Amino acid sequence: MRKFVLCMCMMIVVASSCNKDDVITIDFDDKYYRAATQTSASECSAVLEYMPAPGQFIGDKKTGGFTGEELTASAANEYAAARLDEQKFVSLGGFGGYMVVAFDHSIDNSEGYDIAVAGNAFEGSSEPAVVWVMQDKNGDGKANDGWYELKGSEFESDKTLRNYSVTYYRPKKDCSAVHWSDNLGGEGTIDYLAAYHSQPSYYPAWITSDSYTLSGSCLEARNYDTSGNGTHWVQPSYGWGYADNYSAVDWVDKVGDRDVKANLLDIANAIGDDGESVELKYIDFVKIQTAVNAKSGWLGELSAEVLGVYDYNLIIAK
Ligand SMILES: [Ca+2]
Ligand SMILES: [Ca+2]
Ligand SMILES: [Ca+2]
Repeated sequence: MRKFVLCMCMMIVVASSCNKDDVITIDFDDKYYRAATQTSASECSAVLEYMPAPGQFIGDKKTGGFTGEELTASAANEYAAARLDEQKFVSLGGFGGYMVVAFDHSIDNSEGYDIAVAGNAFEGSSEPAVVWVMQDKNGDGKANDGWYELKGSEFESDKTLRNYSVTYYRPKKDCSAVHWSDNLGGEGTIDYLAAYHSQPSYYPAWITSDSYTLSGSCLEARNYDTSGNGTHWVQPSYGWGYADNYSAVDWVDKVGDRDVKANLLDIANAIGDDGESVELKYIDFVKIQTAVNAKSGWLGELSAEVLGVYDYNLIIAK
């Protein structure tokens, strides 16, 4: 129906082109809208970019599922896509690490939730990621059109930092911590956890530069050691609006009839650079990005995991 309306509009534009007063403008937002069809997949169709921060699962051939052949950006994207196909986790590493996915149709901003992001959160283990959305405004299939953050429960908090940046430095020797510095004068390390993840480096193998910077929104770290001796770390949940977050509001054990544990997100929460609400009828790309800069002793850095990204509307409709 949408396509039909668009065709009619275009015909009217052509038909009325001789009369300047009658020109009908087509909503720019609708120009490259791709309506879902019967054959559209609810799962994301491609990983356009996998850019994790350093972390204990990056390069890990056991639990992380890397082969050691992820030596280019495209090989890294293929790794992430294959993991999602198998519904296995893809780690985003520490703060700022992200993944960008595409769909074979546009995701409508319908009433209520629109997107489901599967994670591995559980009680006491939330590693929140901010979810961003983008419309393919120029219709080239690339995520080069401007991101909108989906605001969550911490958006109004004065502990939340927007435009926070962390630069990670390649370790000079194997089996050592990854140092970082941030844009507020802070510094620290992603620790090397020899007992659990013994790959030589937690720095992504396909990144050729000796440092790289990741930027995004950073939430207050709330993890703490409840034992007093460093043995029992708790990573509490946040209110709502984040991925890999054991939220009382939007974390579900099932998405439709599927056994998928996920957070549900609403495109209506999209905001622009200065925090104002942005009304989007649909989106084409989703970015999920680790949103805390913290570590929990022997558990290591907090790093969001993603096991799948879905068009929620499509699952519910079927
Ligand atoms: Ca919605
Ligand atoms: Ca997790
Ligand atoms: Ca584009």
